[in-house]
Amino acid sequence: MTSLTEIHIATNERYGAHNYSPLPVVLEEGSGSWVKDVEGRWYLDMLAAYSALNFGHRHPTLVDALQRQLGRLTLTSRAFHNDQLGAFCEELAALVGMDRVLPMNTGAEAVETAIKAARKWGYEAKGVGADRAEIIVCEGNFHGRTTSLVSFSSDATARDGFGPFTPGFVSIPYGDPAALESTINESTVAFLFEPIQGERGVVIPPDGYLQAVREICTRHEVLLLADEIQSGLGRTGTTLACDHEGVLPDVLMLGKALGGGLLPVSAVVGRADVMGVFGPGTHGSTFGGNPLACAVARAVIGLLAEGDVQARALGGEARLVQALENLRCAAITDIRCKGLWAGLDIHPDAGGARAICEDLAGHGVLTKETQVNTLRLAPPLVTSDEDLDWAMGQLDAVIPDA
Ligand code: IF1
Repeated sequence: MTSLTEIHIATNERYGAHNYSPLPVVLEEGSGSWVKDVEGRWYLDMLAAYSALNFGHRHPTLVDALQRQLGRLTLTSRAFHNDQLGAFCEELAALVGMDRVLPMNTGAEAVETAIKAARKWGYEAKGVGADRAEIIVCEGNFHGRTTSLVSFSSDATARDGFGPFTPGFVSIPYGDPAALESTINESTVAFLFEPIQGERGVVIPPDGYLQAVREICTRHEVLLLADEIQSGLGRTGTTLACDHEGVLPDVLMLGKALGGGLLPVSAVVGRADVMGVFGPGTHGSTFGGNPLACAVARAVIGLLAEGDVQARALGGEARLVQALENLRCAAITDIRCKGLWAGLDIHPDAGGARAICEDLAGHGVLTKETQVNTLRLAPPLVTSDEDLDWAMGQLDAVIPDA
C-alpha cells in the first residue's frame, strides 16, 4: 500500500504547495494522524484537537469498544447505575493513584465541578466562612469558557462582555511559588493551575515548581487542583504532567483525550474526603458517566495502562526538540517542548503565527496559533518519526527567513 506520506507528496505536486484551503476535513482511509478534506487533499494533523486526539483519529481499539457498547446500552442517566460506570471509576482511580472519580462530559464541567468541591470542602472541612471561599489561579490560565471560568481569565478575548463575573478568585503570576505562599489567607480553599499552560502557548514552569506548590498547599491545608485536561493522558511523555515531579494533586481534572477523540468525556478525580462533599442530589449531569463514554474511556485507560503511548511521547521529545532547534532562526524567538507538545514563539516582524499556520495548511500540515505569535504543535502520539520529520520539512519551508 502506498504510504500516506507518498500519497500526500503526490497530492502536493498535483495541487501545488500553496493551493490548499482546509475545507471541513473528513477521514477516509487515513491512518491515525492523517485526514483528508472533501476535495481529497491530505493533511497531517499536528493539532490533535488540542490533545483530544492523543491516540489519533479513529483508533481501532477505541472504535471497537464504542461499537460494542453501541449494541448494548448507551444511556441511563445517573439515576441508574450501569455496568460500565463502576469499572470506569475504579480503573481511572487506579491509573492515577487517587481515591474517587466523578464523571462529567466537557473539560469546563470538570473544572466547575472541582471548584464546587473545593468550596464545599472549605466550608465543611476547613471552616472557611460561608460564601467566603477563595481560589488562587494563575495569570495566563485557560480552564474553559463557562461564565465562572472566564471570570478569572486573563485573556480579554475570552472574558470581555460576559460579566457580571463570579467572585472568589485571585490571580497570581504563573511559575512563582512565593506568589502562591504570599497570597494564601484564612479564606483560601484551593490553588487551581495547569502543570503546563496550554492556551498560553505550552508554557512550562521552572523545574521544581510542581513540588513547591504541592508542599505549600499541604502546609497551608489548601487543596491542589491540577487541570490536566490538555497536559494529561500521555501528551508530555507521562500519564500526567504532574508525574514528572512525582506530585499527586488533591483533585485532578481530566478531559479531551479521555474520550479517545470519539466522545466528550471528562472526570474529576480526587481525595475521598474532598469528593465526598457531593451528597445525593447535590451534583450531576444528564450524560455524565453514560455507558458509551465509560466504555470508550475504559479502552483509553487500557491503552494508557500499557504505557506505550507515554513512552512514544517521551522518546519522541528529543527528536522533536532537535528538529525544532535545527529550524532556529531570527523568526523564531523561543522554543518550548515537553513530550510531543511544543510551542514556537514567532517574531512579530515575521508576520504572526496565524500566517504560518495558513501556509502550513498549504503544505498539508494542520495546526493552530495561540496568543497571536505562538505556533502550537501537538501531533497525535501515534504519529511516526517519518511523518514528524516530514512535517518539520514543511515547517522549514514556511518559516520566513528573517
Ligand atoms: C476553545 C484553548 C486549548 C483546556 C484546559 C479546560 C479546558 C481546556 C487546560 C476546557 C480547553 C480547548 C477549548 C477550545 C480550544 C482549546 C484550547 F485554546 F481554548 F485554550 F486547548 F488551549 N482546561 N481547551 O485547554 O475543556 O470545555 O473545551 O472540553 O474553547 O477554543 P472543554
